[in-house]
Amino acid sequence: QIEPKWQKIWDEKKAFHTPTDLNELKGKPKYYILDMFPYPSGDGLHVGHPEGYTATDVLARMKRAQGFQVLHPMGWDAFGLPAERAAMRENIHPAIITKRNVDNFRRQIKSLGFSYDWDREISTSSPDYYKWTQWIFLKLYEKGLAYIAEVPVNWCPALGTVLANEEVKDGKYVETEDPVERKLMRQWMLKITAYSERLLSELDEVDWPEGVKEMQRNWIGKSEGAEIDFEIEGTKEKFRVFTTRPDTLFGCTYCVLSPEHPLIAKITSSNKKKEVDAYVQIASQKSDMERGDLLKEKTGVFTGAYAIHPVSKNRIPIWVADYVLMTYGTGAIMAVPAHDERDHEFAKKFDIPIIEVISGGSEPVSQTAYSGDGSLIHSDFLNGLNVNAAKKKMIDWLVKEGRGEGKVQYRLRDWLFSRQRYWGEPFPIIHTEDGEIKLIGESALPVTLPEVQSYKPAGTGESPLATISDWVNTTDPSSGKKARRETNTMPQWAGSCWYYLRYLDPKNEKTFCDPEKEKYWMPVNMYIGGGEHAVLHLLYARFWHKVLYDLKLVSTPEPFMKLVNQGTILGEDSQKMSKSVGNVINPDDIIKEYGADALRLYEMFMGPLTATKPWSTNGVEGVYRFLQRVWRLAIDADGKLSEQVKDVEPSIESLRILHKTIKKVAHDIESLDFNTAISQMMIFVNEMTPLEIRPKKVIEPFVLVLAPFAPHLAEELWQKLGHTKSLAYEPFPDYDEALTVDDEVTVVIQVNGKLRDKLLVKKGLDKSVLEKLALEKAVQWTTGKELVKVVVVPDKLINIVVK
Ligand code: ANZ
Repeated sequence: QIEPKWQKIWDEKKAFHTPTDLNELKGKPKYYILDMFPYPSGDGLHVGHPEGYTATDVLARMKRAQGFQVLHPMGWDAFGLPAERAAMRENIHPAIITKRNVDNFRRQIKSLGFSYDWDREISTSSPDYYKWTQWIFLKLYEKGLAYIAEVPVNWCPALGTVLANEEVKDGKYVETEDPVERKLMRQWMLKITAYSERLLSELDEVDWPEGVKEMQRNWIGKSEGAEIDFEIEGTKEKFRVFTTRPDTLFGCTYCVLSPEHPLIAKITSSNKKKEVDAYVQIASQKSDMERGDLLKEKTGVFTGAYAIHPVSKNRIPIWVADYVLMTYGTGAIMAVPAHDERDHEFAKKFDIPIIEVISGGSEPVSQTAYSGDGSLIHSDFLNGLNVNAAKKKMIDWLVKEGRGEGKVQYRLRDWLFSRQRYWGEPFPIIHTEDGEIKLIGESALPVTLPEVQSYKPAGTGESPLATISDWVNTTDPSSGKKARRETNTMPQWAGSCWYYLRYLDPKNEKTFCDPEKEKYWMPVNMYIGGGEHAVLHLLYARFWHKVLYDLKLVSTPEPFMKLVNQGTILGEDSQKMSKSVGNVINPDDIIKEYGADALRLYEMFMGPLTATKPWSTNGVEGVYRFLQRVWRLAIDADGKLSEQVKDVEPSIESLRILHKTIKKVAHDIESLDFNTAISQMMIFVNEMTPLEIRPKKVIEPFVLVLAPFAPHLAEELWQKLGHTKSLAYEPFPDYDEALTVDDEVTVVIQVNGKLRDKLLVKKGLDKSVLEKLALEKAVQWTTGKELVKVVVVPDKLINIVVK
């Protein structure tokens, strides 16, 4: 009864509305608390959602009560394949399915009493939102960061679309496990690689979990080394290799070209041609993933051609092998079997010489490759140097001789940005009949999705949009020429790349976000969400943000100052929750039985926010009983304010427990240690319950402290305590430091430095009194001995020295 009542009041009064007028905002410090907005799936909310959302809500409510201007919005990441698939299954438009799902999500989220500013709700699939996603794409294009390229793509025949590298694992689409093949196709690309270095180095500026930063660093994959030219014997041709170990050049005993390398056809000797062609053909069927697998047995063929070692001028056989990828470095390597594991395996298999050039390995290089540091040997002018010095000297030599240079290489690839799907943002692009690419100007945005009957991909690799000729065929307004619209759509990541900016100014029709509002609110102070977004969303959003920063459209180089990943909630059986196992907990059921406050409190009490932890229905019962005890502190059996709650001066003991509780809860909310904050509130209730008289001056501040966690119950208590206004903007209670320190202390008793006993005494007790008490207590260790002296450190210890 209480919960729907307060939810209705908050809604009607717009209790959590954040001012939109800058002048109104400016008087207060700001705090921007962001949730990773959900994809509104047909399954509805799962218990993992309220975990993060409650955490942010507790923090938001406290910050608001502490006088901050808080921004706490919610919206929907609403484009995406599942809605399109459901549309095909149910024969209903994806927009309708999405609306249905959003309505359900909104209902569920509202039933948890979160203090979102619903006036700022956004949805990435609504035209007034994606208008600005398209607009940002125009900016990317104008900046030269969007281009079309014929690229090897991850083509998923079952879905009829290409996927990003990030969406493919072990040759399968991560969501559905449908197999993925490699295919060359014309695609839109975003040049995220232009930002590799900044995406890497500026990670140092943000307060994020180290694990997430490390995953981004690995994804970006910076390698420092050199590029070296190798001439080919008997021709004018040469090729370049990328190596992180230029110091090992004298240990190079063969080179490898990737099967896609353009030189292969030119240099392969005629007697090897058949064999090489066959090998190249087989390699083209394999994914990079498969080819890069370290455990896989190495394969390759000799081309019959030789390179010339840049220093020694030795003949170096050139092989083709699929463990060298065309998509990394230069697509060619110098192989050093003595010091590289893969090359070692290859050399052993094909009987290629192994030359040791770094001493220091514990096993001979004929047995295993040694990749550690050591002293250079068999290496001409590098002999005697250590690895780092040799790298430097080799690079100097390469530069001086014009045979190469130092080079930094990143593993990060450009972002494949088009999808052959219907339910995504159309590109603001047309292709004229003579093949020109033209932008659709800002004034003509948004380019809206046409209504269609069939969402099936055209099957040719084109999007369903390609089959709607009314929509596809258009004219170029600037030249009057016939043109075709771009029929690809953007990937689901596009909308989530900038949603946190739209919340700042969601209704603005003139610009994506007013610069003054952006300056006031950004960066996000606290971003909480699942760890599954460690790379994709967080890397893409950082990339767009940096582009906007360079365009002076945002004022900070990083969007999210602090990031926290909530832990996974497992089923009661400690297994991952899944429909097939049948261990899924539905938040609706818990709310029905125990109420939203109990669910909120339970999810915060389960354990540390970031820990993985199993669900426990007993645990929910436990916090539910706690909330009942809170209620009974102040309310009697017929729902009236209890006679025991009185307007009297509280005892010093009551004030102590109250102030300790305020202090601990405030600190713990700030550091997101919600479980220990709740424990402290439980201690408070245990101490208050036996008291005959419960002073109002203690109960009221406690209600305010509880409110961020259990806002419905707190509001009801607040009202019953005689207040007519919501407690949402009541100041968070202050505490008196002096009242939070304990009055009693434990003092240890030592005899000859050995711990023997303890005393619980009043703080600040006189030295002589302590000495007397200690001597009495320690009598069994001192009788029959001569007392030498007694050392007393007040409030800490008494050491009795005897002989
Ligand atoms: C010679 C060498 C000697 C290497 C040695 C390593 C150890 P990361 O750290 O990942 O950047 N490599 C270069 N391009 C490649 C490609 N397209 N496909 C497969 N392997 C490639 O690795 C860089 C190293 O991986 C390079 O340094 C090269 O092998 C290999 F003792 O060159 B190295």
